[in-house]
Amino acid sequence: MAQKKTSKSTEKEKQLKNYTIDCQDKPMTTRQGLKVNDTNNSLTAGERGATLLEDFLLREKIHNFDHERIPERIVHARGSGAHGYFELYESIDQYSKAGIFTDTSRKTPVFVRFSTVAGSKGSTDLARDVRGFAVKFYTEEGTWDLVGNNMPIFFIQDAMKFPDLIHSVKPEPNKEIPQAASAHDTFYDFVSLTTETMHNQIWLMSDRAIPRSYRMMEGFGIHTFRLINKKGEAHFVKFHWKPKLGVHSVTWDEAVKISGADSDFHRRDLWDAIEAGQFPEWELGIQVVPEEDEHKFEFDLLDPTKLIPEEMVPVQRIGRMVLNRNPENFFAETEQVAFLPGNIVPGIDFTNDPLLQGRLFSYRDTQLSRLGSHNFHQLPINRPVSDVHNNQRDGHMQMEIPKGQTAYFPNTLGGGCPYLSKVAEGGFESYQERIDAKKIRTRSESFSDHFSQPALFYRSLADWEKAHVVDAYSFELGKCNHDHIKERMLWIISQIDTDLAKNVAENLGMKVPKSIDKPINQAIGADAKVKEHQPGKKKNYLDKAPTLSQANTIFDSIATRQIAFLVADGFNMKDFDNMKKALEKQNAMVKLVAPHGGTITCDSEMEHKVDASIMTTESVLFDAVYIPGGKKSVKALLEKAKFLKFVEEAYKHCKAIAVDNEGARLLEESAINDMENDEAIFINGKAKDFISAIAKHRNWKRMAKAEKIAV
Ligand code: HDE
Repeated sequence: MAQKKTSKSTEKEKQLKNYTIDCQDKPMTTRQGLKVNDTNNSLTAGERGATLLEDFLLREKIHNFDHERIPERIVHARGSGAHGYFELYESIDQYSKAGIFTDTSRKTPVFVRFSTVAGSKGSTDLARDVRGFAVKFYTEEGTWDLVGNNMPIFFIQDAMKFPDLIHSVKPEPNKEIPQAASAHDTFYDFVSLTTETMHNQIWLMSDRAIPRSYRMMEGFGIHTFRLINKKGEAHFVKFHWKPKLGVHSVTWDEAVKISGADSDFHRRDLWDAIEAGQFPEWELGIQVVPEEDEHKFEFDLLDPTKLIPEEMVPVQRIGRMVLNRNPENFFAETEQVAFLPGNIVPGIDFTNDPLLQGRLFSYRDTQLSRLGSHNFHQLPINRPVSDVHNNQRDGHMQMEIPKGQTAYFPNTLGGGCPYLSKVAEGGFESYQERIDAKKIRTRSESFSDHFSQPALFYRSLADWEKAHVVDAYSFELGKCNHDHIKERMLWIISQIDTDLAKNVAENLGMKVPKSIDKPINQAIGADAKVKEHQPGKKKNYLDKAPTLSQANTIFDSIATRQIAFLVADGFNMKDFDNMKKALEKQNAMVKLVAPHGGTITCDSEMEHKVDASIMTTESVLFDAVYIPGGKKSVKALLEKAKFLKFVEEAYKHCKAIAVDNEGARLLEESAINDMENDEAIFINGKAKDFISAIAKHRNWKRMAKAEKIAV
């Protein structure tokens, strides 16, 4: 491979550095640069007297504080970001003329923000929710934003329904409850009346909605976009991000407990991995469909509630993205970053997907209320690395000083500048799609199949994944108070899969209705045509799509996995050292959990730093547990009941557990029984077997037995 140019990658860093303030070894000043000699006391009339209006130091400090907050994002308020780069493996100039897709010598800087959707800025990371996966590419031809999610489809087909969807899932307006949760009446009232939501809805019930880490999620552009090559030819394209570490999730029981133990779990995980030099990585994949094949599928490519199964159109991996730098400042970068699906570059274009079309308006609009000025593109994180020259002027917070007498086009007084670029010189030209149609407010009949793909998804899951979907529906609907909503949902679920509906109904103590009083979409509105087209007949064009199941993801690495070593004074150094070395060789993170903080001493009289006292941590924050031998150490562990709970919980969540010598006593004393045939329990076993069990993420074969553990 040719030597990579690093110029543009460092250019964004350089640009950001120009705006970075470092207070190290600097005197404190006011905002006007005046040196300050007291920031602790107001100016008062006498020692115990009233504060003087004159006190500009107090006024400035409090004034700034009063205005520190900006409105949080209306959706995706809770998020975390990181810097990195994208590089292309091979030119795809047969499809696209974009520099980012043709020039393999480039290292394009990126900023990525991951998020949950429904919760507020301070809500828990582990909510059952879709995750946002927004990527800003600072390309040489201008900024391209690929603003996607971790699920390949969306809830609705038309932007017009977005406010309804979001109002139904957000906390109910009368009591502002529940926070960051879809398990409530208004959400299920809406989705049960809007069957197009069912595909994304069943993904939401799957493990995809409770990821182990942002680093272990796929990303999807969702909409069908267009790639345009030099000849002006178009191909349809769907974008995919494939994580190097595979797609892995936690269980719902863990998610609930992690929310209490560390509600910043995903944020911390991303930050810590980057700080440790374990840079998260994804491959960019494309599914390409020639224009002439547009109507070849049994679903509509413009319908964002449909995916193209990879078994029908394979994903070509064309490049990789690495996140290698944490932001310097959360507010300035992660909070102020503004993603716009409308930010595209020559070589990429839109389609008529009605959801995408609506997004092209919404994102620019929302930045005004969030960031306060249409000059938000001048904020350092939002600045392109390509030059910006135009006649757009003024407004709140103009940061630049445009020179010259003219701010219009055409002109002679400004020498005709800034001048226009021909297409051959990089000027943007929209794809010339032929349109010959009536203005009409309806939904295409080709969008009316609401059940085939949710059914394909469910059929493609492994048994343990299906069991999780049953549990998720049972939990979510169990939290609803209105029986008619639950009944409608059960009937709809039965259209996807009868067993699934039966199992959920049993948990709810209800029966799956044979039919429902009113046609499902009667409440949708007066438009007869809409009713006519929803929902269509279920089809079966593919029996299974194995790529949809997490059972078929990558299981080849334990890099960055958090392994708890339960230890107290007197632990067996030989056991400890063997296991620690073996795990760290594979880039796992070993953490010492002890009865107290500070240090502990092993049986070789060496001191070891404790990472967490048992009082400050929980089993759910780790991927696996190891307990070395040492009589004294194990006795001390057994004196604190929380260590037993720690091991029992790891077992309940199907994690790998290894013990050596006296360490086995923790298993013996625990509620765990029948461990002889468990593939992920190792008593005086080999480190390499423990490692391969951790790489498998979980031993789902244990699931039925694990359910019986009460912790
Ligand atoms: Fe968004 N969405 N969205 N969305 N979305 C926003 O923009 C909107 C949709 C997505 O980390 C908002 O800057 C409408 C699909 C992500 O900053 C807002 C519709 C997909 C993020 C908005 C959709 C997304 C947002 C809120 C239906 C996946 C977070 C703040 C037409 C392909 C970006 C903001 C970040 C954020 C509107 C549907 C993903 C209000 C109207 C489909 C990842 O503009």
